[in-house]
Amino acid sequence: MSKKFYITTPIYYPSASPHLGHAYCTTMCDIIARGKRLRGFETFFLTGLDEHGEKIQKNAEAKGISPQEFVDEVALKFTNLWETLKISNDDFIRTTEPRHYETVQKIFSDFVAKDDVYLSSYKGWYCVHEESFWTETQVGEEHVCPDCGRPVELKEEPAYFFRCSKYVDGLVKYYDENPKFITPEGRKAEMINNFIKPGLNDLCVSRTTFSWGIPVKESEGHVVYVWLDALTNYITALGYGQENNENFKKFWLDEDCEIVHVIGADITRFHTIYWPMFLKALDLRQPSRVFVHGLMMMKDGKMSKSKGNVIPVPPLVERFGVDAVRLYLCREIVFGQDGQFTPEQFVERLNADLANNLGNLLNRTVSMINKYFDGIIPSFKADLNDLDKNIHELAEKTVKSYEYLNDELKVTEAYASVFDLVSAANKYIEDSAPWALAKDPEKKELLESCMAHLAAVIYLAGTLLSPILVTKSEKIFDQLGVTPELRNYEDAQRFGALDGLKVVKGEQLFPRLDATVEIEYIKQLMAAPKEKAAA
Ligand code: ME8
Repeated sequence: MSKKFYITTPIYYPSASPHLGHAYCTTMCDIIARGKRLRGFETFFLTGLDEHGEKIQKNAEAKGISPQEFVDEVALKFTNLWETLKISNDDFIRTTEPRHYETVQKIFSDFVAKDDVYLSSYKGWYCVHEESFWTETQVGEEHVCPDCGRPVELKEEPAYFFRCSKYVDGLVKYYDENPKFITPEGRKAEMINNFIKPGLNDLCVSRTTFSWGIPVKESEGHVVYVWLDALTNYITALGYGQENNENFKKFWLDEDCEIVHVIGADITRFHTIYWPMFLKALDLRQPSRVFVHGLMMMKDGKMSKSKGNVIPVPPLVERFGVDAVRLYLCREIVFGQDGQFTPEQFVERLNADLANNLGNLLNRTVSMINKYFDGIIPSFKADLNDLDKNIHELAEKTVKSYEYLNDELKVTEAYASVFDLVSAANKYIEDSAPWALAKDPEKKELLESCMAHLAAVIYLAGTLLSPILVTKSEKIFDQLGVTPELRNYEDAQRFGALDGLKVVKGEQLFPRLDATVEIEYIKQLMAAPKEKAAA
């Protein structure tokens, strides 16, 4: 299996502040990246901002500042949010940086020289919001954007085009030969039926009607159209076309590196049709996968500022902790499917997984080891009965399914399997009845074995959950007395690794939330932006 891994989020438009939808995508990528690092993969995790385009220019004008000042301000909000959520990205690319800017100009010139890009003129229906041209059929009689439903305007301008016709057959062949390239699979049929079969027009790759973009060197007045600018971030950030291109060699050129782009459904077309064509034209390998995640919805539809139904993330993190918010996002919204945020489910999920399941297991185990063995974890000897054997086998099986499911990007399922192990360990306590074993001196070995198994399972579960529980897993280890050199993936799988260590009863890590109070608190948070808008 490949031991190198490159994962990217979309580069977001800094046209407004980030919300829970952006936080969702970035957090899931972070959980995946941390999971790979835990298992010893050399990992590169990229996120960043897509800072050019007409929308940003207009927003800046409306505020009376320069586009650069505007994006600098919003960029801070994104980087602050990533810090709050403890996102472990290795780089943060902004498309206004010279390393990106200059490389895009080189790529554009290369395309012109090879005749993959040619000058012509464009007439079509244009949506300012989506920054996309549409055909007559796509905008329909009402002349609205098929993506966002806003009115479109008829525009004609000189423009450069990318020769899609030259690459489309190769693309379909690539899909066929790489069935996992687009995941979930249903998205592939959508691309073929909606865009490729009806006939793919050459893609417009320059604009003359606004100036906030990367200038085309070949022709004054043209700037590079946002999607050619934006998509190439995935290679410019690694050093493509630049002097320092070590990361590019390691994480792109090396065929052994698995490359995963995680995106929302709204931008599938660009990542699965145009991006592979640009790469082919550059004579570069394709990404291994484009994974399309679902949308975070609210009861009244998609989260959006204008509807006033966005959840501000920082107060949520402040109240419930970063681990809790990350856990909710990963567990409650199945990766690859749409999900709906409700305050009720948020609180219920935290209580079920953390207070009732994991927290309960930890508290009971640490208390029992204190009570029966003066806090010293008894040595693991063997599985003494079927109960021991079953929980031990389940622990081993969980590691296998965790790895397999994570590699398949079934991330929600991967973590569900760990919580299943935690539930099984709680049941193992009930079935083994250590309180009864403690009363009979002849059953001492069984009692020792029970505690050794419990400590081993919590140590393993805490390790497997560490990509989500970025602060609490360490606190779990503190309570189990796990020494720093034992805090790694290999030792965590070894029953007996904790023999003789001393547990430390600490603060309650996952207190039960009062549902009525907390649901009310979240509802107030959700109402706040609406009230502000009304004021
Ligand atoms: O499209 N639920 O940027 P963008 C889940 N700059 N995810 C959501 C979401 C929601 N409610 N809202 C947004 C762009 N997202 C381009 C990308 S990439 C080369 C260029 C996430 O700011 C989701 O991943 O509109 C979606 O694809 C992305 O934000 C779009 O961000």
